[in-house]
Amino acid sequence: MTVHRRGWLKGAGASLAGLWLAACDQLNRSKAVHDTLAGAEGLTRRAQRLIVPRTALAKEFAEADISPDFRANGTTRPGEPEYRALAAAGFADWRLVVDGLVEHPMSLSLAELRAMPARTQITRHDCVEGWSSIGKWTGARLGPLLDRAGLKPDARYLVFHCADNLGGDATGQYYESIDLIDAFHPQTILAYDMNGRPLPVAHGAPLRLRVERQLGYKHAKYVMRIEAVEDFAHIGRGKGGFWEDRAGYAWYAGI
Ligand SMILES: Nc1nc2c(c(=O)[nH]1)N[C@H]1C(S)=C(S)[C@@H](COP(=O)(O)O)O[C@H]1N2
Ligand SMILES: [Mo]
Repeated sequence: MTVHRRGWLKGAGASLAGLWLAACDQLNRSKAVHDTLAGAEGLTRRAQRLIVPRTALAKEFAEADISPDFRANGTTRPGEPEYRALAAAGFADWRLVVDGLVEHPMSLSLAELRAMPARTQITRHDCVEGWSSIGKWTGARLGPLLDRAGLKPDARYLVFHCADNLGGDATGQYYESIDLIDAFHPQTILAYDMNGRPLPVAHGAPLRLRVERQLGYKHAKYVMRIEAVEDFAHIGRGKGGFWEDRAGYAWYAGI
């Protein structure tokens, strides 16, 4: 199911893609398939935990390894009027909202984010579609930011709400979620610079998540809001992310 995503997106009016969409919808509705996916995911997660601890660092590379042409994928230019207005003003009026199960809800400007504890890392981005690119990312570390917001005891996940509606319907807003292990991982950053320059629109300007131990689709671009939640069943279609909802991708996409 998962391998047909490109066709699904590209050919959303074409009949073959339509058939695939119908087939996937059917499969997603089937309890047996659902249980199999859930079971496989549990197994993958447990196996991964035995082989590589979740706290291990992702490999970092040298300047010379940086891809001259880092590929852009998914949304590359959000068309939403609110986003276009923010982009037109150079994101001067943009704010990152941090709310949900936090003691101190925040609304942060880019300047404020740039003043927070930061990290620069050169890492390889692996997309589930089978391509990789290496880039240098600089951003605010999520852990210290969450410390400042003060997570309430029942907060278990962070949900990243994005500016782009990729699905084109009521549940089509791109979003992703991670658990607290990844949230506090030292390489998990909210990146505002890429290869030493402000993050380009194609790669998620003005802010995107880097969660280096997981596959590309977890790295939410165009992040507008971070919501701390106890569970994500009430968000989108309930599976914790845009592609998790639509294509049955694993919620934990460890690499
Ligand atoms: N908001 C948003 N975030 C997103 C996507 C998207 O379409 N919209 N695509 C995801 C996928 S599948 C990948 S591989 C990466 C692509 O990031 P890049 O464009 O910097 O290569 O972003 C991820 N985050
Ligand atoms: Mo991807």
